[in-house]
Amino acid sequence: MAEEVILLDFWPSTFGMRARIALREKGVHFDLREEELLSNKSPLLLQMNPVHKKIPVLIHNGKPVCESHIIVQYIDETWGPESPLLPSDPYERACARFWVDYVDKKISPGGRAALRLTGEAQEAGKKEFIEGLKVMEGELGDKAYFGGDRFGFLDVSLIPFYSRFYAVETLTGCSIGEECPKLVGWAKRCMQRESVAKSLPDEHKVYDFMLEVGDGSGPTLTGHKRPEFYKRQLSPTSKIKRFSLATETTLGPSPEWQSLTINSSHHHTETHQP
Ligand SMILES: N[C@@H](CCC(=O)N[C@@H](CS)C(=O)NCC(=O)O)C(=O)O
Repeated sequence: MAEEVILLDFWPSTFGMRARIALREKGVHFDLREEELLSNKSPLLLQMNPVHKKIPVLIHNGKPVCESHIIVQYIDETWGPESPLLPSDPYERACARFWVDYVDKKISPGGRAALRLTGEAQEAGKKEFIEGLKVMEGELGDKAYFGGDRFGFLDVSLIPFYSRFYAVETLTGCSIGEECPKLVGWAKRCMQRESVAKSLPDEHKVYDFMLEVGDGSGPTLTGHKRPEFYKRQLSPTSKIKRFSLATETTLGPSPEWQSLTINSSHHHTETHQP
């Protein structure tokens, strides 16, 4: 019987990117279903992740797996044993998991605050993001990838944040390349992999999206729209429709939100070969 692999996803999500990269690393054929996360979660998402109601969700032959790091580990254990993402040594595996947990607790919230908040809270977010990246740079050392010569679990978990560097730099006025040159070198190395290049969205598109919407990670998005958002310029390539100031105080999804998510949605099946 043919396997059925579905990924419920949302294009700017760093968590979704992890699952995409891992599936592509393993050459798994999957059906990518883009959720209208901000306005209209699908019944399938609510059914498959009733606890958190969040993407990503991997549905393998009808059975859901939730939480990005758990999904990546499931993918690793299920497909392509000849090209493992996690180290075989239990201690090294524990270390890799520790660092992924650090990414989730420090880098992810720091980046989110830098992109979504203003003033001192934004500054604190930027500081946390960059401090976290510097710690990761120290952990990388002179290695090609975090696990050594092989692209692995920690690389999969951290590289999605590279798609936000441009937005963080532009919105907060910093240079991550100057702060963390080796880490940026590592990111460029990762981007040479087809699995990564195909899974990370264009950084300008991410910037435009963050400017208008935030990162899709919480129900506070509509409530937290900031006047400054509307004064900033979209990049020339932006296809994202601007919101009116009236949207700022709207607590539920407006027609604009819906059209935005519809514009950005897609649904395709891919047949990637490793
Ligand atoms: N810890 C989760 C986080 C997933 C998450 O925050 N997903 C966001 C998109 S980035 C989401 O689905 N948000 C919808 C909501 O909060 O209602 C993971 O690692 O998968």
